[in-house]
Amino acid sequence: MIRTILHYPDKRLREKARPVAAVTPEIQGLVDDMAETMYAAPGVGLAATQIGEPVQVFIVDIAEEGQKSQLTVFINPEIVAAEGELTWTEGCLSFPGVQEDIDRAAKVTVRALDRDGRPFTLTAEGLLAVAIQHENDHLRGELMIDHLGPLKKRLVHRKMQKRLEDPHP
Ligand code: GNR
Ligand code: NI
Repeated sequence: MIRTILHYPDKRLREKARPVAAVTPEIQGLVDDMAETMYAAPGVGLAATQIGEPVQVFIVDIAEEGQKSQLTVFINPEIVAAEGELTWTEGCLSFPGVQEDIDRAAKVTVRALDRDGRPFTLTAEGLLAVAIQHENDHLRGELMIDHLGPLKKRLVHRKMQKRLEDPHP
């Protein structure tokens, strides 16, 4: 089922996600809804927080259109190593129409459980590393604008506020 993606400044985007106690069929159903929602959007990642479910689950698929999909599911993720720096022009499904340059670690190692509850460790660079950090932020209630300076942050806040006042299609 496709779920509704919350848009900033919805307060639920600021909730801290709780760990998943066990990877139950209910959690797997949530993962499947998230995948359907992400592909429909479309986006390269989605955190459960963005659909109003404050649990530690996010998904990423950086395959381009026409390529074979490479969905990766992260449950109770933990970034255990980060190194280097890079700047990426990021978007967020919770900030429609917004694109900003954000500084991140260039390379991250993340430990998580997969959709079957099995632990895995993944080291990522480039867009995958960026997406993992972006989604991990969502689970902590942090958003891309929190990485901007005060002037840019205010500008984006105003743009989103205005969008709320005169709704777009
Ligand atoms: O679809 C998305 N694209 C994207 C591009 C650059 C850096 C991060 C992202 S994540 C975003 C989907 C989203 O909002 N995930 O939380
Ligand atoms: Ni996002």
